[in-house]
Amino acid sequence: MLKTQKFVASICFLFFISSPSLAAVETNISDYEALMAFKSDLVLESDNILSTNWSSTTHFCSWFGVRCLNERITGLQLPGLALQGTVSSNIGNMTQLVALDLSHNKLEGVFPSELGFLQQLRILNITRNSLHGSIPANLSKCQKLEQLDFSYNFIAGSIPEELGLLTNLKYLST
Ligand SMILES: *[C@@H]1O[C@H](CO)[C@@H](O)[C@H](O)[C@H]1NC(C)=O
Ligand SMILES: *[C@@H]1O[C@H](CO)[C@@H](O)[C@H](O)[C@H]1NC(C)=O
Ligand SMILES: *[C@@H]1O[C@H](CO)[C@@H](O)[C@H](O)[C@H]1NC(C)=O
Ligand SMILES: *[C@@H]1O[C@H](CO)[C@@H](O)[C@H](O)[C@H]1NC(C)=O
Ligand SMILES: CC(=O)N[C@H]1CO[C@H](CO)[C@@H](O)[C@@H]1O
Repeated sequence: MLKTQKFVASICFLFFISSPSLAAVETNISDYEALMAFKSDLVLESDNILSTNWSSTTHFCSWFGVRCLNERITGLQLPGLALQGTVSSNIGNMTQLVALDLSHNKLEGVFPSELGFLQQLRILNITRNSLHGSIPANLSKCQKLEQLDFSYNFIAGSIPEELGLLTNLKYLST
């Protein structure tokens, strides 16, 4: 019985690695998993474009609002899509992310300090949401940041001093 299961499992595995489209999904699974975690923390109406477009039958790099380079996510641009829910801390796993635009949505909760892992991040726009909490001081670790737009949220407190370390910053709006 166990042997049969193992046999079936290895057949499935072989099928998986030999199928080109699935193999493509398998590479850089961490970005894929991070994106799925990001999606699962959103509350999407059934007619939301992400509900239909972000389908596992297509590669995540071809999903609406997702940009990739060499199958790593470099852009997540989802402005004005009526997105509700919270922003997953797994966004910090998309380590090649350059531009993150979640502006003009209905996102709640706090903005994750894991953004500090995003060493390539240049643009962060979360204006016009319902985010609470303070601006994470960890953002000072994103040394390439050029544009930072937090305006029109419920952000508390002042701008962390550490953001003064962002020497490439050209635009800051809180
Ligand atoms: C998802 O959206 C992208 C970008 O608009 C489009 O190119 C792609 O065909 C869509 N895929 C599906 C399955 O609707
Ligand atoms: C990626 O996600 C895992 C699980 O949440 C976490 O333990 C890990 O530290 C993350 N890595 C990076 C680089 O963000
Ligand atoms: C952020 O997005 C809003 C609307 O989606 C736009 O008006 C604003 O210019 C953007 N901010 C930056 C710094 O690009
Ligand atoms: C963010 O800051 C907290 C508190 O200083 C620290 O524990 C955490 O490891 C930092 N995370 C990143 C991504 O830098
Ligand atoms: C985390 C990871 O697996 N990154 C790889 C994604 O794919 C590109 C190109 O195929 C590699 O260069 C990365 O190392």
